[in-house]
Amino acid sequence: MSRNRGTRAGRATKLAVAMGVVALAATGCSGQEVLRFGWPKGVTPQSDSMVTLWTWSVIAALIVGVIVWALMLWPVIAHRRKGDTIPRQFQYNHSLEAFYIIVPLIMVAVLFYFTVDVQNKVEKKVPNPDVKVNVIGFQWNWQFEYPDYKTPDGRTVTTTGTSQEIPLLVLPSNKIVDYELRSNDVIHSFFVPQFHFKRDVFPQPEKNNQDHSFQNSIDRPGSFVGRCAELCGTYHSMMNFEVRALPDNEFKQYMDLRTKTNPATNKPYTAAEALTAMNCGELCVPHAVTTKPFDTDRTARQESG
Ligand SMILES: [Cu+2]
Repeated sequence: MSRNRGTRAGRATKLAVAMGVVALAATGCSGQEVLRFGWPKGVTPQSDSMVTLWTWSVIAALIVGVIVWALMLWPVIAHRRKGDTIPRQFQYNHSLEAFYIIVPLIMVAVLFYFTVDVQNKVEKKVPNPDVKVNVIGFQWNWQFEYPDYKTPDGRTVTTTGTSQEIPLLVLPSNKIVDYELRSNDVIHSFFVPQFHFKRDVFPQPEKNNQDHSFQNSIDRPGSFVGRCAELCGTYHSMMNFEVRALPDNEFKQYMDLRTKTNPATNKPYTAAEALTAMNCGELCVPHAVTTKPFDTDRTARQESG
């Protein structure tokens, strides 16, 4: 009977270990991915410093967790009731009490120091960024203005998203970009997961006493999805955009076109027309590749029930 129970327990342990190994292997995670603890790969120096902080904070939390779990399980298993005698008591142990007050205080101080250090890096701004972009959130899309670039008719170069078209925020890689955030209506939030950064987009940010700008640099060319991260009404989930980071020479080419008149339409080049004209491969695809527009036609939905 007891041998039977032993083999059953042994089999259960083996099965649990095997399932654990399969679960780990099935995630297909590399060492670096595991150490990011669920975060996507960052594309800015700012995101790299945040990942380092996150990784070490989780490791510290896990070490504390393992010690706490061990201290909880140890008395449960090793000090089970064996008779009527009360075991040795440990209350009013001053050195133990001092230890568990001082050690957590040191841990909080260390975490605080590194958090402030990383926050200062992330919030750092230079007086002369390479590119300025005004990000305007509205129900339910985005508009990107480049205040330093004008079209032949004297207007600011602007890209506005529609229900049919995801707006592309075209930027140069390896340059300092300044984002000025503003809303036309309710509060939105500018979020690019690979930046590891989001910031609320307020109407009248000055009145709300909000720091409505931030700076970063994207350290590689590529396409990155952006989202609204503040519930802002019916079509909040559809407020996606795409950051398209081009090598600097291609960004110059892009802006050169956007500040000119397209002979085919006799109007300034749109974002899509400029990218098509550049014909530079997958970075110049004139529509978003990370996300697609949603059908916002309410009447069509009502008809289909
Ligand atoms: Cu929104």
